[in-house]
This record gives sequence, structure tokens and C-alpha cells, in this order.
Amino acid sequence: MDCKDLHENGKTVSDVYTIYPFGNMDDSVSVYCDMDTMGGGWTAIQKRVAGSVGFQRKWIKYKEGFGDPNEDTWIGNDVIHQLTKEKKTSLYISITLQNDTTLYELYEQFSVASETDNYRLFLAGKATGTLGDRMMNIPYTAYTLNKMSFSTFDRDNDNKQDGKCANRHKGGWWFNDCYYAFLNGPWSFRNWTDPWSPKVTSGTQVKKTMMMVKRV
Ligand SMILES: [Ca+2]
Repeated sequence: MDCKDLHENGKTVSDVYTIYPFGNMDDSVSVYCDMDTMGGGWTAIQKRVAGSVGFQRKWIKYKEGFGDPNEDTWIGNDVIHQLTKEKKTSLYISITLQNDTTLYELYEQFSVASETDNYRLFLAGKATGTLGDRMMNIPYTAYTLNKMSFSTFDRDNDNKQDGKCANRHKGGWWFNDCYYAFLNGPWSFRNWTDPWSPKVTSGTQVKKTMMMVKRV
């Protein structure tokens, strides 16, 4: 079903694998599995290493997924929902900087609702790491991403009254009245503001990003 199953069945090398998250052999998904980080068995839902894939995509593309798991990819919101809907699932986010330092944040509980609830984000439990929590419990509540719907440039579900965060910031995400953390910004670095404020304030600092999930 996911990379954790593969890991438990002896796949211990980080690589691209085929999983069947919908429990049906006709519905395969090609994913990057991280078998090294924190015990391994992590399924990458987002990965950016090359900038070869644009992340300013329509709702339907975020729903279905896009890109290449060997390079840059969004696994798809339907798959993320499927992977997180039943079991308690953790989210591991990392940003590798141009100087090869990797910062991370681990969210104990993560899930994404179905399309009928606009792939709403749920985070709970502890947040730990070197990035600092900038999604769940933050002092400026207008930038809290927890419990926000997903938005794309053609589907505005954000809390910005006078505009669309997805248009302004050029990518799909769980925007509020926008954000302190946004990993789907334009890879044309100068245009990507605050991937993870204040630790990473410009896309020019970013070499790689990962968002990965694992049942716990
Ligand atoms: Ca709006």
C-alpha cells in the first residue's frame, strides 16, 4: 500500500517504487520511498530537486498528481487523502539549503480530507525539528495553515478577501491569508518568497525539498 509496507518487506534502499494505495492492482502510483530517514518507510508526497517541473498547476493536476518521482513531483491530493485517511500518519518536511544543510520539521499527525472537503489539511500532536513549526501553532493565526482548504489558481479556497494566494504566490497549497510556510513556490528562485519564514526566506536558498508521510 505504501513505502512502509515495502520497507517491512525488505526494501531498504531509497528509490522509486510502485505502490497501490487504493488497494487495487489497476491503480498503481510511482513514488519515491525514503528508506533512510528516521527509520525509513517514508512515502514522498512532494519532492523537488531539479526545478524541472512547474508547480503552478490547476486543481485537477494537484488532484491527480504531476511530475516525476525521480526528480520533482506532487503525488496527488487523492493519493495523499488515501494514504492519511485511516491510520495515524506523521508528516516529515525537509528543506536542504544550497550549503547542503538540511532543516526539517516532523508533525506527529497529518491528514488531508477528500476532495468534497477541498483536501482540507489537519495537523495535530507534536511538531519537532530545526525548521520550527510554521504551519500549525503559530502566533499570527491568519497565517495558520492547519484546517485550511487546498487552493490553486483556478480554485480559490483561501481566507484572503481581496485576492488569491495561489495566483500571487504561484503554486497550489493550503493557504490561509497567505502563509509562513509554502513549499510549492516557483523554482525560479527569486520569485519564491518565504519557503519557511524566518529560517528560509527566499527560494534562492533552497536546493531540495521533501514532504513525506508514514503510518505510525
Ligand atoms: Ca481569496
